[in-house]
Amino acid sequence: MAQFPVNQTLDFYSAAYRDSFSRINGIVIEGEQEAADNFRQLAALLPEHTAELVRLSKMEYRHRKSFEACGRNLEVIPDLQFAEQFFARLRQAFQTAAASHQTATCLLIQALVIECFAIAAYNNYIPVADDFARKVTESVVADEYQHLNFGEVWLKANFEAVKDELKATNQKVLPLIWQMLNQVESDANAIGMRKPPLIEEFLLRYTDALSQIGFSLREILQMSSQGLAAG
Ligand code: PL3
Ligand code: FE2
Ligand code: FE2
Ligand code: FE2
Repeated sequence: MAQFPVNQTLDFYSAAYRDSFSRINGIVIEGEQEAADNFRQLAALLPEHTAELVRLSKMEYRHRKSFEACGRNLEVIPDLQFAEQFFARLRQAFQTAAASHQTATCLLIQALVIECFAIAAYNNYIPVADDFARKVTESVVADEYQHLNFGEVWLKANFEAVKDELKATNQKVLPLIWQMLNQVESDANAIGMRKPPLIEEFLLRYTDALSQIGFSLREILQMSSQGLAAG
């Protein structure tokens, strides 16, 4: 993964790079903030895991701070307004589920879909990042595997009870991820990232997670192609 050739010279201080980076940086800052909020809400939904989920929430808030430093380092002002729009429908889906105590849906959205999206994005960003951001992103992505793992463990333990809910949520949420990827593609290209290897890594991480929690190969193929169909 992420072994595509980087045959483009990046000027981290050019106007074009910094313009695209203002939106990408806004997205990761907002994404980390929403992850912090989502784990806080999960802490309330899962009393037996409150301490662990509060710990994960605090990690996400530190990620936000780390990515803010990446923007400052390039003297870029993150476009947080764009980022809020970017996440609006995904956030709405999480909020609706949390309000009706659909814990499995909340975990699928945050711990599986969003974390796999983050892992794929960060691993594809690392080889093209400036030195400062590369070190930051390497340390952030190491944490994201823990967040994915929390979701895998809980959903696996509750698999039979939540299976149908997960399929329905997948069908609603995966198309949103595809639309988000399309929306950010040109800015990602401008900072040296490419969509095909990012999609490949997202699908690898996500289908691996679905397999770990108990879905059959047929179900995994059905679920992952639902997103693609809407792309
Ligand atoms: C999980 O802890 C946080 C979720 C953040 C979501 C990030 C999605 C990023 C998609 C934009 C692609 C460019 C990535 C650039 C990395 C700095
Ligand atoms: Fe994070
Ligand atoms: Fe995370
Ligand atoms: Fe795992």
